[in-house]
Amino acid sequence: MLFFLLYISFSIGQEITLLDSTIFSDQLGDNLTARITSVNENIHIVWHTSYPEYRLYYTHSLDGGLTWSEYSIISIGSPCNFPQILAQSDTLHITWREYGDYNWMVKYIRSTDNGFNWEEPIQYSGVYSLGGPLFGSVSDKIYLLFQTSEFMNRKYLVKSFDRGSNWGEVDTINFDISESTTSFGFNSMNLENSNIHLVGSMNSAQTLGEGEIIYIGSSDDGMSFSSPTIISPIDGATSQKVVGKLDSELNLHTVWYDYQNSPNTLHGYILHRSLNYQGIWSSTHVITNEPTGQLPSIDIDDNRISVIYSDIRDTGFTNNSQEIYYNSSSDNGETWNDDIRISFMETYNNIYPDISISNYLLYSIWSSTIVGNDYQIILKPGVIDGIKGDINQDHQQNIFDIIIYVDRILGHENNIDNLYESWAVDLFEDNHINIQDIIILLNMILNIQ
Ligand SMILES: [Ca+2]
Ligand SMILES: [Ca+2]
Ligand SMILES: [Ca+2]
Repeated sequence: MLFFLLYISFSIGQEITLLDSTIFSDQLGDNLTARITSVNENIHIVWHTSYPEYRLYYTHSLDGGLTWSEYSIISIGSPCNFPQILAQSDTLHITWREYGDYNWMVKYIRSTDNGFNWEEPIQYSGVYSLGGPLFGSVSDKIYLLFQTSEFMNRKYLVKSFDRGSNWGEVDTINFDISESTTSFGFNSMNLENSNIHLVGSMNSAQTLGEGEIIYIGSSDDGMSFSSPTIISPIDGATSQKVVGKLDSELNLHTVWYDYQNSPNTLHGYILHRSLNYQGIWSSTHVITNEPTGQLPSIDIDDNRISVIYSDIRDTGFTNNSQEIYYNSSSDNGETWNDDIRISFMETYNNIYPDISISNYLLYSIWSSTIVGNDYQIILKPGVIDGIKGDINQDHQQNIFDIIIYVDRILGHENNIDNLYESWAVDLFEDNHINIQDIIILLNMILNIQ
């Protein structure tokens, strides 16, 4: 119940208070590819196991991470992996790849009550699904994209305009790529208005034989798509695993890891480029201090771009002991802070990080070999730029906070309602909002002045 383990303060405007970790999976076997999403205080997590049994798990917290539900089993018995989760208010969508009928197929399932109950899954079978299916959404629209091996240039798109109540036919899209292409796939899809933004990677004669990062857009809701634009340095050094996210001004931010100038064959610098709403690409920015990163994930709140990735800088390449690092930019990705380590278990391996941010809280999640050699899911929340006592979340300790404290106490609403309150509001650390907290806050305010 206590969340006050560690307070770490960083210079250069990057301040995260890391809170207590939660270990989600108590099963034997490897728990992998966890994905997380959050809407205000509602946090949702999905992940898969492959041993001793194939399972797809889901859990949620409706109080910002203070308490968590029992695990729901979304799928069991068949190999399943690469889940994605997306929330549209209380409506949740999960898609994943599952083996059945001698083929990998795409499956989709929905909940309209925040994950308490799940509808019958939909499956797109008869396809050999390459990698995982992808979601994109804006307002009530949600699109599902998946890829198969039958034709190099062919992908499939399914659309819903009512949060998944009704889905259209599967549209076949034949992308305009050169004959020399030997691999072509997407890692993320973003929607806004009638625009679709796809980012992924491609191998062709054009990329000097190594994978490079590509962007493909549609401005007519998927009726037609542009040819690929290569956005990573075309230099023979492989660029991989791009992810993209739109900010509130509709600039698309992309990050990937790049072997350019890296002595490590599977790790590199994490690079950033953005496509502004006028269709102009920024220059390329280096996020990391070392060429040791891998598998970035991105989220954006208040136009702060946050990126998380696994990194071997602390232990070296041979030890298979990656840590999880975080970095952020508050100026559209032009400049980045010094990246910081948010994992703390140096003798373990930490992989598949993902991140979601809401209400001043950063939720980072990854798989870690904390129990024997099996991977378990770790959630590590952190408060970004948090200020103690700031109950009204205006980034100051002030009289308004005191008023709200008094209101809550007089109204007998002195319970700690969420994870943010347990850190910022309950200064006396007794799990209630009370007069002792006000006294501490007053002392803090008076000492500052
Ligand atoms: Ca390259
Ligand atoms: Ca305040
Ligand atoms: Ca208290």
